[in-house]
Amino acid sequence: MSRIRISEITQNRLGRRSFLAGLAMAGAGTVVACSSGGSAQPSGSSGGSSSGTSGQSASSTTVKMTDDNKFDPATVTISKGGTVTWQNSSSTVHTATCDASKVANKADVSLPDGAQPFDSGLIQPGQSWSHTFDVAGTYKYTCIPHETLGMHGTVIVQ
Ligand SMILES: [Cu+2]
Repeated sequence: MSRIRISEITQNRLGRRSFLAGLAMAGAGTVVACSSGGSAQPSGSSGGSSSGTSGQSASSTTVKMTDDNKFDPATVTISKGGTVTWQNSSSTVHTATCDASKVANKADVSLPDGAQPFDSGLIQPGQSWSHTFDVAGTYKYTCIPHETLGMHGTVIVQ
């Protein structure tokens, strides 16, 4: 652990040696302070609530892929950083695809600026696939095998 501290000090040459030395001494003196202060988390990650008592948008949710070629529910809302799991509860393959380069009609998909396209690939019957959404906004996605049959869905990330 002390080696990590030293490498951090040498990497960030901020001339704060007295401050860091004080931290090192405090860490050496108290085990509790060492464990809580040892993982140098970057500031600004205050959004991660520890206990799940959020309001409307859940941190994770499940969308079923049905035998009548629908996403159920077709629209889900989650909080930023949340995960959607697509569960193929039907007897045929489906995909959850939000990638304009892979669909027949580019208008069937859209995603917020800065978000990465995603594609589950073929999800076999009984299997599932998850995607985590780190960029807020609205994602329109589709199922490649049933795109022209109107199998479309929306994820809203708040
Ligand atoms: Cu489908």
